[in-house]
Amino acid sequence: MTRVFSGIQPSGVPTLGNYLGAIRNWVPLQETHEAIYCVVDLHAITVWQDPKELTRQTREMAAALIACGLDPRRCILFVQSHVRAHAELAWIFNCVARIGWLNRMTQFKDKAGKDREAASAGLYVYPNLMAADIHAYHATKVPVGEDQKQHLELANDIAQKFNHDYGVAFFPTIEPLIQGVAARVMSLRDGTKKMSKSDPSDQSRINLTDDADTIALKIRRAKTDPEPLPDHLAGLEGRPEARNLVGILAAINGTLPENVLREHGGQGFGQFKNTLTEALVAHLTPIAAEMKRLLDDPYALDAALHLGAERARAIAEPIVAKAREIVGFLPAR
Ligand code: AQP
Repeated sequence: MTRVFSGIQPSGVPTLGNYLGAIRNWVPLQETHEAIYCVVDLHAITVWQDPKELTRQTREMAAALIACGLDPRRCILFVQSHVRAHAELAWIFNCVARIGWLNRMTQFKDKAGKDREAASAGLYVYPNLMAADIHAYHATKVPVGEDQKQHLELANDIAQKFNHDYGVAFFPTIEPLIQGVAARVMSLRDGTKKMSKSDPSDQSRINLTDDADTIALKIRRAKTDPEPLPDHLAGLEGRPEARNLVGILAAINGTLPENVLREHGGQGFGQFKNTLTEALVAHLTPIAAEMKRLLDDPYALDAALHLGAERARAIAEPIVAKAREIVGFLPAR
């Protein structure tokens, strides 16, 4: 079975964007692939995380993944820092990747903001760690959103250079796994910015832990424009907030934006927002309830993650041991 790997940062409460753009697509892969999913806490600390919050958020993210349908018996689900092979291979990759390659990464530019000198070195080499996450398992397929494609290309460049420099055919080529229509969910306050769990405004996003009243309030306050909904896609041109809300309803209902417009075209946002709220509440509140149930028993949750880490180590350690040997490190005892 083809091995897939994907990860998510415990850098806040998982959002509707994380759900529609990533987590939801990971669920069916458990049936068709050898699926490895990771809560990437090493990635999260590339920007400041309060230690207590990080611990809490790591459990919360794991609970969210399980509540959304990942089954620790059908996939390997674990926390990145529990498997040291990730950090070890990332160091080797730091020495393979070229500074010029990292300088071209747009996510670093976005996340570092204007004061790049003040960004952590970890944020800069983030893509090398991401490459290590995948290559430590010889995974060949990675379900990623459009925004991560550049990082995957870099992971392939690193593998190719490693293989070339050491004269081996060790790390395979990775391919992005494109599943259906990619859902990119934008901020509820600004339709040109993606919805993010670390956005300072809680009003900009729907969290998977939000209750029905909070979802209703956030959707009611979501930015829109004064025009009614058009009945065809072209009518959404230049209307990013309207496009976003239509896209969210389409993704939640498993349909296309054009079908949503066929049904709701001509409506004002008051009416449309009620429909959207109902759909979101029906879809998300069972997930929030299941998360709460899982978080009420942290010992069981931790035990499932420890078991996942053991299974992950069994795959990654021999691969990284071989990489060490290829590099020429003196064998450890
Ligand atoms: N708004 C989004 N729409 C669609 N997909 C999204 N993803 C994130 N935001 C959206 C997808 O979620 C996966 C996991 O993301 P991550 O946690 O590793 O990092 P991120 O992309 O940086 O997500 P956030 O929520 O924006 O986190 P912060 O605020 O910490 O940076 C990825 O597959 C991503 O495409």
